Formats: sequence, structure tokens, C-alpha cells
Amino acid sequence: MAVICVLLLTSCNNASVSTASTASPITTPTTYASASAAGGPQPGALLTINGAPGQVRWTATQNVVGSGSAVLTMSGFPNIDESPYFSPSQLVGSPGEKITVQIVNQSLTEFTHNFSLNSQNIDQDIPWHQSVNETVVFPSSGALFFYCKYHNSIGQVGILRVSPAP
Ligand SMILES: [Cu+2]
Repeated sequence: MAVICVLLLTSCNNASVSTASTASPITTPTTYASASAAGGPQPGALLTINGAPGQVRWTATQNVVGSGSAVLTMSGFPNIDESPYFSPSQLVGSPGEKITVQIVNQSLTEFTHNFSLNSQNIDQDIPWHQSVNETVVFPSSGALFFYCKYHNSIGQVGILRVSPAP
């Protein structure tokens, strides 16, 4: 039911939203993380990770090794005050691997979100119910953090990792 409502909202909204030059309407379906990896954090948990620009509101991890691309959605948990998150919250790739990430703002409420990755000079707003493609590069080791500069203090932080999930 929630998914149907969101899809209806999306199609209604697309008719009236002006298209920013760097953004395009959402074309991907709404998905919510519904299960965590075995033994991993529970979806919705706030993780404190050294070096991160805020706590990570955990959704899921996705292995993108060799895939060249990923879809990153930005929304909120309806049952946790719409706390903003990235889904998946962690992408696992090869050292130095370059991928194109489609970043989709499908918030239930009219929020502008943002994708920032300081070391790669990315600071990109994504208007409500629009999406943007960005090229990102995995680090040579360890992890890099991306975040929404408007909501990183309340958990909208994600991870590019070249080693297994925490
Ligand atoms: Cu945000």
C-alpha cells in the first residue's frame, strides 16, 4: 500500500515539477530495505563510524564489483519520523573502481536532498522526486563517506567501501 501511494505521488508530481538542468524525473520504482544481511545492522539503526560526517542510518549493503553502476535512493523511514537515509547505505566495490551512480530523491515529503563526496569535489543537490547521475571512484583501500549536506546530522550518510561490510 505504501509503495502504491508513493508511485501515485511520483507520477502526479512529475507533471508539475520544473526540470533542473542537472536533474531528471525519477524513473526507478520505490524500494525500502526490508531485511539486513545476516548478522549485520538492522535497517534504521544509526551507526557511528570513525571518520564519517555523521552517523549512518543503515539500510543495506550492495556489492557493485564489476557492475559499473548502482542506484542510490534517498528517502526516509515513514515509521521513524521520515529520518532521511541512503539506500543502500553502503556500496562495496573494487579498489579504484569507477561507477556511475543514479541518485534518486524519492522522499515522501518535499525535501531537497544532496549528494556530497568531498574528496571527489561532488556537491550536488537533487530536487524532490528527481534524480541525478554522478560518477564516483572507490578508494584504494578502506572507505569513503558520501552524505547529504542538509541531513548528515540526522543519519543521511553512506559508505563507499572496498572491504567487506561492517
Ligand atoms: Cu537530505
